[in-house]
Amino acid sequence: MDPFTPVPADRFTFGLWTVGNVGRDPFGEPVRAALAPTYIVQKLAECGAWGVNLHDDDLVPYGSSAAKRDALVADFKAALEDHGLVVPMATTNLFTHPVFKDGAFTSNDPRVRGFALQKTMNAIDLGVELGASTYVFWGGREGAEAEACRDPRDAVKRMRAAIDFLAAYVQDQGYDLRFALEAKPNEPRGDNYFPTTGHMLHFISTLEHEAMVGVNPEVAHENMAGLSFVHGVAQAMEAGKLFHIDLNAQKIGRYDQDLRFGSEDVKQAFFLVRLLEGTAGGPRYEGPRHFDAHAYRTEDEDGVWEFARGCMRTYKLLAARARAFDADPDVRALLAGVADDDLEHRIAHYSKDNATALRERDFAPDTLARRGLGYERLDQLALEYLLGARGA
Ligand code: GLT
Ligand code: MN
Ligand code: MN
Repeated sequence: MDPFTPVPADRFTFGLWTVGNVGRDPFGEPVRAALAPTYIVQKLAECGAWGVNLHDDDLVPYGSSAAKRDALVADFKAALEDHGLVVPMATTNLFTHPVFKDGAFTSNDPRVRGFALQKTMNAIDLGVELGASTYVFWGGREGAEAEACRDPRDAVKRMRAAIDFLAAYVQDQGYDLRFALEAKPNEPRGDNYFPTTGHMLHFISTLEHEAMVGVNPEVAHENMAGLSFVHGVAQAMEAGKLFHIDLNAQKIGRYDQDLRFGSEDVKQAFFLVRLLEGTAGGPRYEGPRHFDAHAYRTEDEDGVWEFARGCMRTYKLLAARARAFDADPDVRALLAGVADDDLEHRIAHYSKDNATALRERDFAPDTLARRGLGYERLDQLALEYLLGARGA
């Protein structure tokens, strides 16, 4: 078999809303027919995916009766069973219904906040029933256009109260579920609260049940803010907080494009996969490789599955390139650095001895400053691998 063909062991996942995207945009109507969730399960399995994720409303349309809900859930479970797919992540749609036009958990109206909690508790129950172990929170409507409408500090406090409430609910129910918070700088609101993964990481440190809450960074969202996605993800990993990830592609400075993974900024995608796979050392990310993206609006259904296979295949191609790059003796030599165990020890922790030793040492900064670091060569080597000139 072609080594780049996706298989379940790769742990690739898609949301029902991703391959199910019908191509509606702010200027135009759908271009594709809606696909039944059970059919999506079958097709994703055929494409080699491992799992499927969902919002409550993706599976059980808002307003369905209890009997309808149970029938839809039973059919979906049967499809998962038949095709061997799992549901690792679930989330709540807190953005489509007009009641959320000025926010859900951060709304000024306590009735809207109460309804958002009610909807989320029901959606958590659904997710857990389907086997989810990660629960994503994307605050699509948590933001403002008229800045005067609320004190942004109150938005933070209300979001904290909501996450604390729901974490306590999960514990009270005895669910084995972790939360992953997803940041976005703007869209659909003029300015969203918690605009980046960094803002989320700090917010998490203020929560009552901090240990069960991490982040779900998305390529497109961090790019929209003009930030290095790789650095944001690395900081989350280092903090033990990368609970989930939304892979896609995005041109900088645009609306949230949610393009096929790797289709823009392939160099950043290469360094992202290198980081997640741990080919340069350091722990590997072991969670699902989730694609939060959709096919171009030009596509019919065949194009949708071409898109899905493309996301997964590109990830595997980049992982192979990253492994080869990090195994290359020239790359290793350039990264070898300076070994000075005594100095490493002295600069790692303050002590009077270490401070004195550092004061007394002549670091010869002018000599150090003259060293070339070889990064032109290093970066070119990365491109040689990416472009297939080396290690093919
Ligand atoms: C929506 C959004 C995504 C979020 C999804 C989860 S829904 O498609 O654009 O970034 O991850 O709520
Ligand atoms: Mn996302
Ligand atoms: Mn997005």
